[in-house]
Amino acid sequence: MNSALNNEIQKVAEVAGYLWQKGWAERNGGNITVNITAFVDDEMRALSALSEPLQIGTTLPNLKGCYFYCKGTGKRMRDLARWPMQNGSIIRILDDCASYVIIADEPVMPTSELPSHLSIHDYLIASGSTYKASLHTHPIELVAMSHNPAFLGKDVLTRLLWSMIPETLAFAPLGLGIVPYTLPGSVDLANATLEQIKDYDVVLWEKHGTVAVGTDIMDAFDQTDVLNKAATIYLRAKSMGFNPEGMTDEAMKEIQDVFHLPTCRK
Ligand code: 2HA
Ligand code: ZN
Repeated sequence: MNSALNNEIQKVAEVAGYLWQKGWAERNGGNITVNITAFVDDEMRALSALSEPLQIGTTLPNLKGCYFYCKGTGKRMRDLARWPMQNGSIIRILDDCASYVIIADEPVMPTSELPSHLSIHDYLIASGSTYKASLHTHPIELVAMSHNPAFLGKDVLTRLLWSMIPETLAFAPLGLGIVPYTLPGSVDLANATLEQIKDYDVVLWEKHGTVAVGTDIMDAFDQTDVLNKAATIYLRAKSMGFNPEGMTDEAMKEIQDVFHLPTCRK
């Protein structure tokens, strides 16, 4: 493996360790995919398939010939942190844009949330985005907050989280999209996530977890971490017995203006 690709995989391993340490990755919870097409060399392109063609479950026209590193289904983040190539695999999307083969290192089946992840990558490519990584994880405080229907209205949680600490607004300026509860691993979940990821860098799946996109896996992790930090501050204040006041609308507007924060991606 060339050093540029190895560097991307090492970032995945580092993030997998953080997910485990934070308690966001019980058992096989969460998954990671990275579009590594730009890092694939001729040697890797020449690798023969380790699997039969496998169906994605949907057709994604922009992924023809793309390569992805994917966490393996049923694999643990804490193991991936130490052995990324035994707990994940590299796949090549076939010319029909509806199937793929595993090419390295071992025939580890990719993540159960592959339809969601690949639909997102397809959209990112189509929209000319520089984003290459997608992260699904189970951040405790954000998932806890998603059990209150009052938080699930459009941008309700976004505004509450932004108001907890200035950094949240600065580093998660697009806020948090919401997807109502949908069966894990389903194409319906993939479609609902895709609609939200057009407007938000991080999406909260009700009573389940988050999906984040970023330029690399570290970026996707940071976005999730910043939002979950705000959720933790909210819950700590509540557990001390009071409702946190939150920054005022004027204070938040000032930050948006002074730091020229983006209101949409690109
Ligand atoms: O990969 O978290 O949603 C395990 C999951 C599925
Ligand atoms: Zn999950």
